Amino acid sequence: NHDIAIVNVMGDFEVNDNGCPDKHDHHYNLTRSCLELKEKYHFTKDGVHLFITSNGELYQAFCDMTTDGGGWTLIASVHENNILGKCTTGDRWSSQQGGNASSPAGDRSWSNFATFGCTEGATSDDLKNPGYYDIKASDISIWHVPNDTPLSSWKDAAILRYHTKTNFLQQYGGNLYQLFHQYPVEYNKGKCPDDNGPLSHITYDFGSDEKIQQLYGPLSHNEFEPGYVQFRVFNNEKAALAMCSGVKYNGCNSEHVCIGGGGYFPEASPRQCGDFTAFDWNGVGTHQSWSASKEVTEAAVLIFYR
Ligand code: 3S6
Ligand code: CA
Ligand code: CA
Repeated sequence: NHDIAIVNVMGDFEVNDNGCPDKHDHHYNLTRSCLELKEKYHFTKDGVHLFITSNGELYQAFCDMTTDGGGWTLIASVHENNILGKCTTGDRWSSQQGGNASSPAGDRSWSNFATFGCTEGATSDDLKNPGYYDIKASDISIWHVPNDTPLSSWKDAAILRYHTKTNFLQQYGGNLYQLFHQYPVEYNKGKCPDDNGPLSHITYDFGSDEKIQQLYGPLSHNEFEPGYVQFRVFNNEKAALAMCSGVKYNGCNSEHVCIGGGGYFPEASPRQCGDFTAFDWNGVGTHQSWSASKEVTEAAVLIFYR
């Protein structure tokens, strides 16, 4: 099992030589991110900590303090609770209102201040904490973790882990909230591939280009290049998708690979609407034709900033 540090919410501790928080009569000032916690207080163990936003809102978040030197804050997870539910309850990163051209941006979670879920539940439901919009970051890290994995096992159980090291977020306002204001996740706001959004090269922490091919359907292999993460892409029918995890999407059937999205997917509407979009196009978890593997369909996508 991965070694996890537990810290009480009063922040009443100091860090010992092993990077473990010790109970002590010292106090520390709350920080805005895991990176700040690492740099100011020299935390070196993964664990859940208390943070404060610039407006004074308190929230807890998981810190990955070990990958590539640590300092990664978990700010969101995209979880598919029912791949057969088409923009129904639980599709918070697309639409819970049904697929409909009259709500082209769906629930707007990528670009608003709504928060939901909780840290320990990140593999059992969607998560979005205030760090999503409050933290100013340079890079992202992504873990695909099997649904319902307990927090202490996330890192070991992940089927894919990677991070960017290009500082790409700095160019787009320092977080995804800002990025998606520049590149709205909204149906009919652009077309494929000319209006597809920013991308970054990735470095694998667990996984490979070959692993990416195993996760997504064989027909989609002709349409993407592994080794990247890309944001706000359109498909053939001008539906908007938020994030393509592990790939640069060159083709226009991105609905079988990319996740999150607006509130309307015209092709066979509402069959492509949902947090994991049309991963099930040729059956659930079949890895046939356009369908993604069972492995990736049943894993939550955890998003970290640093
Ligand atoms: C290589 C097969 C393409 O098949 C088409 O793509 C087919 O007509 C559609 O059902 C399908 C979808 O658009 C895939 O996204
Ligand atoms: Ca969901
Ligand atoms: Ca299509």
